[in-house]
Amino acid sequence: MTERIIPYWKKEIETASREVLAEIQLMGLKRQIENALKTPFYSEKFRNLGLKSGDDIKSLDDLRDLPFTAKDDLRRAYPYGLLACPRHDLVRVHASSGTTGTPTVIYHTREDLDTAADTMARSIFAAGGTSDDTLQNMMTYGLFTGGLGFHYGAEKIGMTVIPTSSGNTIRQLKFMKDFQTTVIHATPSYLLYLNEMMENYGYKRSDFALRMAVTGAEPHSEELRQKIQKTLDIEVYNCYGMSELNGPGVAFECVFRQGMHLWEDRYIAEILDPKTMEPVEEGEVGELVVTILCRNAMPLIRYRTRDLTRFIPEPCPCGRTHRRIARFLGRTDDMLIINGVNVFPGQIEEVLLKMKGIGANYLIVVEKDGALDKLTVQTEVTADMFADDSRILNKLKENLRAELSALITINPQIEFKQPGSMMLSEGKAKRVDDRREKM
Ligand code: DLL
Repeated sequence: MTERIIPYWKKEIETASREVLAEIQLMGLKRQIENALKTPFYSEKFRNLGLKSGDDIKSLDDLRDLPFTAKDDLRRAYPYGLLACPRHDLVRVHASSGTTGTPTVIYHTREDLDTAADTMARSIFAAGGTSDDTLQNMMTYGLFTGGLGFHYGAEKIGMTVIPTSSGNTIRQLKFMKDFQTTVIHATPSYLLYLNEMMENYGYKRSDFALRMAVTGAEPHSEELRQKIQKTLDIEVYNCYGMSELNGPGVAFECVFRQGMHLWEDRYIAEILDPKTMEPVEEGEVGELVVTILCRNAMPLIRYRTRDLTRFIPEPCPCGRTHRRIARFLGRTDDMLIINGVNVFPGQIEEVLLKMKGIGANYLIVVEKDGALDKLTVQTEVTADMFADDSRILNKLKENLRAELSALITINPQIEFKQPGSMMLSEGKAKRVDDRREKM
């Protein structure tokens, strides 16, 4: 890679020694326990363990003795069971996306939001966003944190923020051209969609000043990133977050784009074997469990994210000491078990994106076929491939089937769809239709 200037938002904290980070974490943990004891939910849990104050925590190892918190706990504590401050100190409420039934809500004080904006600013800055940039934020504004969570971080840097929110692609493209937008924030699936629509609405790449995109909110493969980078001719940065952890910016890629720095002065991250809940070996894949250190209104101790990743043990060339986590492999509850074989949708996506002639959209359908499971991969093919003779299409189908079965050890059915015929997503993409439960 050519030499680049490494931008730091607050160099002292971003490059602090591991010892200093550990001290900050211990202080933060004590404070969070103190806070948690003020909530109906944790006070009962902790008192049963004999934990009466933050000072009962003597070292970071003590975290290992504390119970986990799960999404269901948040639902049970709805609406205010996790409140650790007076109600009048609250300034905003968010909710987690994609859940049905009782929502998972998160509340924030003024200080909480300021800290979250600072974390976000630090993240965008690390990726090279500056006050010279014009940002079009194509993530939904509202209860979802992707819109507002990113917005305030970008404003803090001094970017010119255009809060277009999601959808209305015609207007997105018009604004991108008229305001010469340089940075966009969107889900990877929407970036693909945007790219297709660009051509459909008669724009040329040279109409735009786009140089970079920040993407996140849904799992996506390195191949997908490469494809977006190539087709849009931009740099794409991965950003991880979740509503329960203040939204986007929990972990973010620096200019080297080799994994996401997880901000360890604001979060304590553990990677655990999801079956035993014991730590995996450094560098092995496991479930990310996070304790939030930077929120007064709503503490979360050892929150089970269900997201599967690994620490990247090697130091990053950018000099930041906050450990990196690798691109997510999926979620523990995303994993499909097909005839006893574990399959991650990301593995299938990886193969699809590598194959020439395959379009941007796909759907993985799993259904019962007698006693067995049947896997069908529906995917669009590119326009030139579709126009070709059927022998070529059949050959492509055979190749795809062979590639997939070599990787996932299951022989899937392949269904090719006309380009543009599959439902395109403007929000989080739905990539799996598991019909087995409904049968
Ligand atoms: O998706 C927050 C966010 C907004 C993150 C914008 C990044 C950018 P939730 O709706 O609560 O919050 O969904 C959180 O999305 O547990 C992951 O499974 C998934 N996810 C988020 N970022 C990534 C990513 C937002 N970069 C859930 N790669 C998480 C893979 C991601 N999965």
